[in-house]
Amino acid sequence: MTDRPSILIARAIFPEVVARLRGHFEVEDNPGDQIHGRAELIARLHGKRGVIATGSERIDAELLDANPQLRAVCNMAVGYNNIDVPACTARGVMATNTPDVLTETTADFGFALMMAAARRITESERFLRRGEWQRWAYDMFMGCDVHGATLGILGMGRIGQAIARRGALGFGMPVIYHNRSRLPAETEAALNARYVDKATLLREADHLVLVLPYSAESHHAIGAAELAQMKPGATLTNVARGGIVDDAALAAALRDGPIAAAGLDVFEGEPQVHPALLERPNVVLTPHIGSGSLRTRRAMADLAADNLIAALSGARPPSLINPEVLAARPA
Ligand code: 8YV
Repeated sequence: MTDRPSILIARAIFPEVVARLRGHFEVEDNPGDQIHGRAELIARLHGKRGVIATGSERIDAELLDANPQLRAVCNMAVGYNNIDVPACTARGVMATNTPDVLTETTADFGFALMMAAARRITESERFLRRGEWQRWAYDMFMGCDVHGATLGILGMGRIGQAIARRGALGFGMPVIYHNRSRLPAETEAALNARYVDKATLLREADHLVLVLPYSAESHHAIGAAELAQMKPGATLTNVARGGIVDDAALAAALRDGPIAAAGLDVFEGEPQVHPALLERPNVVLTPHIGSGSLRTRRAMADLAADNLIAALSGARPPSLINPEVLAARPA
């Protein structure tokens, strides 16, 4: 018998991080990276005090009620739309995420995806690989410029600001943004950024990048009506969450205009991808790898582990989403 808390690591993560967690807890891990179905996840959580989760595991009231001993849910992701935070808070369960460590890596990727869409990089590579490149032509894969073009950002949090910085300082792009709250004037000045309403953002952006959290309010924030308002020849990039864009409407806009191209790292119902998107040549599609550099994924796993170790040892986790849980604890 042991009095060490038991935890579940829901998906495969770095063996070194699993080993570190074994120094603190009885660990059930998942080195084969099986996707646990809903019932299996609930069953595997029985007796566990904490879980390292990813965006794939839905943590809701039903799961928490089936596991009332659970005290900490630690996402290896900055986004936490997979966690019902109010349900956690109501049950005294700490919820944590992994902000900051992935900001620059995800911004690199968002910028790369935007550039790939604008300059038709994957589309032209497929052409070359098919052996169709016979001669140079003046109008072959003409794209749109990134430098000097207007960069639009919907959702100006940490990652949005990091993308804006790349555009403003590296590519001479005027930046316009829309966000729930406006940035301080000095931050706007440093990012060459102007706050605009959503309609202006859609109308004026040459390259629109989505970096807002997913919620009921942001569901289909970009649908047919919004796409119709975009600038002819613009690009749309989504490195935030599937469901923010109406993928069927986007596929139609990629076929009929007004936009020229898109870059998508996230999809509604991923890993399924809307078949109409797969048919469009003018969309760069990547499998949710925005934070996927070795160093950053390791930092995310370490931070998730730090959060869980702190949570179950009575310390404050470094990135606690619901600090109200601590205030509600008996003294
Ligand atoms: C994660 C992400 O890799 O951090 C996020 O919100 O979308 C990615 O960085 C993914 O969610 C798996 O947890």
